[in-house]
Amino acid sequence: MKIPRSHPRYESLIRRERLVRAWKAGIVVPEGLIAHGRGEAWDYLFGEGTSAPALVAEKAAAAHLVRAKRPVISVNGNVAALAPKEIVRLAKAIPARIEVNLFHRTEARVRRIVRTLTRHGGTGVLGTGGDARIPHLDSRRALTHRAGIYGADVVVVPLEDGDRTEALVRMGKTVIAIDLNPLSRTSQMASIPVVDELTRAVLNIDEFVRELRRDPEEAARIVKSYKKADNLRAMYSFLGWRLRSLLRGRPARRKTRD
Ligand code: PTJ
Repeated sequence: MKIPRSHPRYESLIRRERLVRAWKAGIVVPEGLIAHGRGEAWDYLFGEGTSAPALVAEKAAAAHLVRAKRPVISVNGNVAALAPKEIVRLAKAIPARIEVNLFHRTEARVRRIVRTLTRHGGTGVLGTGGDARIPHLDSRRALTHRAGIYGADVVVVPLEDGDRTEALVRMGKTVIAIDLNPLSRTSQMASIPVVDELTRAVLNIDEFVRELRRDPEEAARIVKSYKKADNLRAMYSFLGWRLRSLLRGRPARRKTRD
């Protein structure tokens, strides 16, 4: 379907269209469409823009990534559909390895997603096969690569399920989640929960990575000063402010960037 640029919900409709197309191409699973709807509902509540606390988490994520020794970005069907170009660009900026890791895993879908990322400029994308298993994880997501997620010190997990986040944290890794639901087990379990829409979050982290690459002292300072509990509290407080403004019948203006 052709969506007119003038449509007030253009960006949101484009994202849906991308997901449906990727579902038809065998990249996204039907469950991914449900997951997207949940994300959209949270995004409405947050005002469809990056909040100030999300920016803080994004900067902390970037600081960890530039200081990491073996950073890896995990990609699933939804992520490959919504932000393949942005993920490849971020991986190059860090630089980080990309590994395709699926909850509803089939080797054919892993191959299709690897091909999509490679078409967008990704190199050495891992995913097919796998030579290691994440301990204490029974789902198909346990199958990973030693050169990828298994051996990583910092892992980015966008649109994740809580089980793997918990298992990766238990392995001693720094886990950066991107999930619009601040109450999800993923957000609760991650070392750095980024509560923002995937594409916006990846673009912001990319920008901060480029900035902090040039300023290692600032990166070290941010790693030290970021406090997950404080950041999540700020997120809830932002949400409360949005809802209170709606109750008073005033549109809640965000003091943030989009
Ligand atoms: O491709 P696969 O097989 O690995 O499966 C991918 C899905 C997404 C189906 C799988 O990981 C899954 O079931 O995830 P969940 O448990 O539904 O969690 C997805 C989380 O991402 C939910 O908390 C959503 O609110 C959130 N979410 C959805 N879309 C976005 C989002 N967060 C940020 N940006 C989005 N665009």
